[in-house]
Amino acid sequence: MTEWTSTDRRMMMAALNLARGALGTTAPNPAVGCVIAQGDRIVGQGATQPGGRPHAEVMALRDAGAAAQGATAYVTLEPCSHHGRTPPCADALIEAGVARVVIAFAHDPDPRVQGRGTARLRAAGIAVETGLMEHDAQAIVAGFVKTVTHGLPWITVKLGVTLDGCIATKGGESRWITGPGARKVVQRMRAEHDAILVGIGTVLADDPGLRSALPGFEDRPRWRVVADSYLRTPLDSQLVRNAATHPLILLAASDAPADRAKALQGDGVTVLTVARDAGGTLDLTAAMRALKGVGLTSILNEGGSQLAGALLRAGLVDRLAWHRAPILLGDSGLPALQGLGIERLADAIRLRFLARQEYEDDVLETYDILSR
Ligand code: AOF
Ligand code: ZN
Repeated sequence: MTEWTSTDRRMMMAALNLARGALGTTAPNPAVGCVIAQGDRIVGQGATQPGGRPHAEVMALRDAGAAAQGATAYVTLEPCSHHGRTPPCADALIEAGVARVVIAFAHDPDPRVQGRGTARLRAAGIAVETGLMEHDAQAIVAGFVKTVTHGLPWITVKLGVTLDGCIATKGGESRWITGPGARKVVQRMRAEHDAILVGIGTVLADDPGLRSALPGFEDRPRWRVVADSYLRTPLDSQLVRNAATHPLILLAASDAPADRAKALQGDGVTVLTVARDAGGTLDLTAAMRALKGVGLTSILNEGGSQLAGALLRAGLVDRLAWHRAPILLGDSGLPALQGLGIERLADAIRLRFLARQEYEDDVLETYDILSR
């Protein structure tokens, strides 16, 4: 086990922050951060650029220039070893004369890399140490890892619920259940996922814009996705009107009206056609695979209750963000999750508690999904 110094920790923390800052912009590539240091002095830093290139190490080495000679590079993910559109980052680190490389998460699952980056560095006589703050680094690339290993994007379901688990009144009134503090957290979550996904019911009821209103993130292009089997998204909806700057994908069934598809496509909307499943609703597994196919690695679903329920039922959800306000609706409310199809307690979906925060009167809890 490596004994990490406080400088090592500080430098890797800085690299992780750089990676986090790039989250939601680098798909299909992972968000990576790199810091180059001479002792306890940072001489270069960089993160994966929008669209996934250049890679973090290249940016940091450019920033450091000649100061990279003899330095330590702190990287959140194993440096790549393949010749893509740019030469391998491992080679760039070797050529720059870096003496030591510290890697947080050293297991890039991309079949073109998978340990070869680390091996290349070691073969060149560079001291390579791995595993510093690995857990944090792994969390940042969770979407990338899932797409590479499962062919499906990472899915977080976020719901703003009453204490008794409703997301709206039966009449559809849902603004607002949680307070401004909790809603700000959602803005951040929107910025950190590649895409925001809602059901057509939400679009028709609320006409949401689904952008990130976080200061500094307003202009960050957000992919928005609507599960809209019959292509009912109105042409004058906010989503369609701002499709030029914030790309919009509609997941439609093959029997959706062709004239609607044509009109929407004319407005710059991408229509992905997906088969229906045995029950006659959109095959969500196929739909998520299609989203992976267009390069999305992480998706934030903000309801509605049918879509969130169907995603859970299909075993597609990785994480649940449950934002709970101290209000009650009882049986006048709309349950947060519909159609789970559970008859016996033994078949309940099981979760593992991850974290809890409090904002004003609201409690924000995060869970990992264990089974379905
Ligand atoms: C790095 N640093 O910042 C990132 C890496 O398609 P390419 O050629 O850009 O390569 C993409 C692969 O590179 C991706 O699948 C992953 O293995 C790695 N991502 N590697 O050294 C980075 N984003
Ligand atoms: Zn690279």
